Parts: sequence; C-alpha cells; structure tokens
Amino acid sequence: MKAGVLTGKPSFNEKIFVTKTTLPSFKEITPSFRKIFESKWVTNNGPFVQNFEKQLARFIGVKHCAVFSNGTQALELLIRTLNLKGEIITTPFTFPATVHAIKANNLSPVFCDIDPENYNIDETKLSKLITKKTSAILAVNVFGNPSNIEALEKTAKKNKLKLIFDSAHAFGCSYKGKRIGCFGNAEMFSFHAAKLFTTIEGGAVTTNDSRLYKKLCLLRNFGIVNEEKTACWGTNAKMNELAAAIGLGNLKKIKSKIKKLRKWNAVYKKQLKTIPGLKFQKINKKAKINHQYFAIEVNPKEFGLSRDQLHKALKFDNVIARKYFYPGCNKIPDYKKIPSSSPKNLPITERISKQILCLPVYPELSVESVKKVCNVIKSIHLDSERVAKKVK
Ligand code: T4K
Repeated sequence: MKAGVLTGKPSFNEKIFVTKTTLPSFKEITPSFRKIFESKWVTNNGPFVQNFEKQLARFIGVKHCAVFSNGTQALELLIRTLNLKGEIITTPFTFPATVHAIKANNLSPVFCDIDPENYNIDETKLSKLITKKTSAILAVNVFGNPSNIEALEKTAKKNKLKLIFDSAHAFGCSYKGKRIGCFGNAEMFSFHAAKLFTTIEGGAVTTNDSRLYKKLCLLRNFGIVNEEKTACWGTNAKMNELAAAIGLGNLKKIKSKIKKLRKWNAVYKKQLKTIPGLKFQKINKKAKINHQYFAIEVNPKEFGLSRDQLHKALKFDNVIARKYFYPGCNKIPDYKKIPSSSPKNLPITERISKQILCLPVYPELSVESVKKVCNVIKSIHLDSERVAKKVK
C-alpha cells in the first residue's frame, strides 16, 4: 500500500480526525430530554446535575464532585477557592487553558520542564523552582497518563504547598487502584466534545474536602447563598440539565469505550513499533489509562522526516493528526517573558513539542482504519525521500 502523498489518491475518502464526539444514541437520550423539556427546569442545580454529581463522585470514589460549564471555568474557580497567592508551578506542555486559569487569578505561572519519557512535570526539577512566593503545584496528567503522584505529594507536603491536578484528559484513569480524581487537594476534569467522556461542554472538580466543595458550588453561582444573601464574589459557571443528561448517558458506556480504545492502542503499538524513529509515551507502571490519546514521538533523523512533514503528508490521506501540544505554553506572548519560560530552562519541552503527534483514536474508529493509518505511516517512512520533496 502506498500513501496518498505518493499516489495522489487518499486512503480514506473522508477526513479522519484525531477524535470524534461520542454521544449516547438519540433513542437513549430522548426520555431524559423529554423529562427536562416537560419540566421546564433546564439549569441552576436541577435534578440531572445533582444526580450527575453523585454518580461521578461514586464512579471516581471521591467524596465530592462539582460540575461546571467547562473545564477551564472549573480550574479557574478551583484556584480561586484555594486562595492561592504569588506563583504556581506548572507545565508548559499542556493546553493553554491550564496556564490561562492561573493568569485569570492574577497569579504567575512558573514553568517546570517535563520528563522526556512520560511528558508530565519532571518532579526532580521542582525543588529548584520553589521560592517564598510559591503557593501551589498544578500538575497535568498529560494524555491521561498519571503523574508521579507520590513524589509530587511529598514535595507539596515538605514545602507546605497545595497540590492540584489538571486531569482534563484522565477521566476513567487510575493510579495504584484508585481512580484519578481522588488525589491532591482537588482535581479538574474537562468534558468537552473532544474528550472521551463528554457533556458537549462541561467540566468538574473532585475533592475530599467538604469546605472546598461548598465554596466551589457558591462561586459557580454568583456567590449566591439564597434569595437575600450573596456571600462573596462569584460567576456563572453552571452546567445545564441537558449537558448533565448527556453525561449520565455517557457514564454508562465509559468502561466499554475504554476497553475498545485499549484494543486500538495495542494495534497502533504493534504496527508502529518496528518503524525506526517512532517512540511512544511511557505510561506510569502504577496506572491504568483511558487510551483516549495515542501520541507518537517522531525522531526526524531515524524516521527520515520531521513531525511537521509527517503531519502534512498524512493530510494527503485525509488523516488529520494533531500536534498536541505545540508550541509549549511558554511561547504564548503573555507568558513568554517570565524567566522560567526561557527555552534553555525547558529543553525537553522544546524537543518533545516539536516531535509529538497525536493520531486518530475514538471508539467509532474500526481496527481496519487504525491499521490503514499505520500502513500509511509505514509507506511515508519507506519513501521518505520522495515524500520530503512534496511536503517541504
Ligand atoms: N486542560 C487541558 C490539559 C486540556 O486539554 C483542556 C482542553 C482544558 C484544560 C480545558 O478544558 P475545556 O475548558 O475545553 O473543557 C480540543 C478541545 O476543545 C479542548 O477541550 C481540549 N483540551 C483540547 C486538547 O482539544 P482543539 O482546539 O484541538 O479542538 P478542535 O475543535 O480542533 O477539536 C479537536 C477534534 O475533536 C476535531 O478535529 C474533531 C473532534 N470534534 C471537535 C468538536 C468541537 C468533534 O468530533 N466534535 C466537536 O464538536 O481543542
């Protein structure tokens, strides 16, 4: 089989995106939507939201879950609720929302470089970044791969810092037999349409801290306690009833979806591992992941083409892979000038962000399609010199 970049004929007739929203079937969701439409109670902590929060907390095995209009709002409000000051240490190898949530609270991000194998914060580099101004560590479980949680907990405890996790990618993952969502002071999830577990737009914070949970609920609803009392500043970050109904529908299927994705992941690994210059993310040995991302690291010398060239070449076959996360957040103008942003402090982020490519993976994808994507990549590698002329 020859890649489309060589033949002029794409292997897929339609675009294969990095992911595809998975919703409950229309038939399954209709009774819930009918109930909501008939009741006319569509938002403001309605019965579906309340039930969704209970079910999520039970699924994760955590005391409390507060849901939000999206993951970014969830994280912003979590930071505000913890009353943090000064600086928060985080990773530049993440979606901009992680860092924006710090900035939205008038706090300064401090970037810690990542581990070259697992792409999470390199905990051995944390100590040097901790100053009197540091109030928290915001770690990201990148592509659902749990961070080295014990090491982070130890550093946070020793330095009296709060520890929070951006677990936007990690719904359904676990660490040492406990689900992600139970760790640190609190964890945030995104339920965006591009996530394996979605409410279309939505997010959550999970925590075992009852006071934190109550405060979060207050802040997402304008700080309103009751008709006559507004206790503090707040905003509108509420999830609506239709979103919660979709979440409840999707929750029933999450385990079977993960099972499917595990298979796709195995197929990708089996097919791609023999191609020179391709490497995979090292998954934490103590973890089980949800497999919603499948990232390859492209070594240009060994593969024969750069990540950017492969990314372009795949488009000839209608394979729309994504460069998550390029460029690193340290390159965003708002953060570029802070001292920890300097590329010389972040050599691993610099390299990985230029070599990473996320391939399509979602439950609707067939094994044949996954194999076809792999064959296209093989063909591109084998004919890399010819491909290079077409994708400068
Ligand atoms: N922290 C981290 C670590 C995150 O990754 C994110 C979000 C957040 C925080 C913030 O959470 P939210 O506030 O978003 O809840 C997508 C998502 O929009 C974003 O939520 C996600 N991370 C990020 C990793 O991926 P884009 O810019 O890649 O989205 P887009 O529109 O290009 O969509 C990606 C693919 O998803 C499309 O190629 C096809 C598929 N898709 C997309 C949409 C919108 C669908 O199948 N259906 C859809 O409706 O950011």
